[in-house]
Amino acid sequence: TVLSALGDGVLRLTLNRPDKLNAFNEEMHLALRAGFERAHSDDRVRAVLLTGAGRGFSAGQDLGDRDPRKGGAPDLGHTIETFYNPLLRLIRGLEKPVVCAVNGVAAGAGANIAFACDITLAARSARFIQAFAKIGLVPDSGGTWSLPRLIGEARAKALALTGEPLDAETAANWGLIWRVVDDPALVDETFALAARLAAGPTKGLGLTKRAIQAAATHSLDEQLDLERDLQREAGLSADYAEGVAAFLEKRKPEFKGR
Ligand code: LHQ
Repeated sequence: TVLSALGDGVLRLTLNRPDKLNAFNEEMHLALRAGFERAHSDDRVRAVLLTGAGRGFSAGQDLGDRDPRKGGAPDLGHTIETFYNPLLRLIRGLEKPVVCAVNGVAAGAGANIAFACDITLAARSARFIQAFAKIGLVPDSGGTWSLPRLIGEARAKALALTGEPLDAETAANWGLIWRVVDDPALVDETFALAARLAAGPTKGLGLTKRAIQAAATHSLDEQLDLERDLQREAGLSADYAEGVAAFLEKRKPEFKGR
């Protein structure tokens, strides 16, 4: 249900239930989680690229798997606690860049998982849908946290309360995602970006990710202290030594991610 391939330092994870628009069932959750756990523990992985197979990125939860007509109302809190929240924490907690290539429709949790990644690009034909509103649910996968932060409360509420689709161009103009790419170029462009990041000083990039995320809950004073501490750590890295040496020697740096 998830294809996994490591090349050029990039772990490419492809959601692979195309006949269901890559809707999440338990098996796909476990496979994706295993991919991100590998990204944590395997030093050869310097960046992750998340995308979907077929014409969709992900239609969110597989509703056939959580159908109240079968065996009574399911405990969705348990589903969130067991599957979605750990996935979100893994993506946000991974101190390596996570690039997301939204190749088609991203609905429900599928949209909010895309917004949780560090750099999200979308095919021009992609759409984002807070589909929760259509079935009586609340945005999850961090959506109620990320949407107001990324686009402000007015737009966040309108998207979440109406469930209206948002086209990729508008998503980029609003700052929900980084960039729109013509459909045929999406795979190559996102892989090139992920590979460029993977060849970079990924220790420092990971610390940068941590710092920017911490700002959401910090005062300026707390953030200045954090920047001091992280800069101290970054300054001790082999990549910083290499970066400065390469600059002064007017050559290309060779970063190791340490
Ligand atoms: C699907 C799905 C799907 C199953 C398309 N499930 N089969 C967390 C915790 C626990 C429970 C609840 O939820 C959550 C978080 C969530 O993510 S809630 C939101 C769940 N997602 C949705 O409500 C979206 C439902 N899907 C749609 O509205 C449409 O499929 C979209 C707008 C995504 C795409 O529309 P189309 O391009 O017209 O494609 P389609 O509807 O024809 O879908 C293609 C196939 O995929 C179709 O199967 P079929 O056998 O008829 O070809 C769909 O039934 C299936 N599919 N989404 N979530």
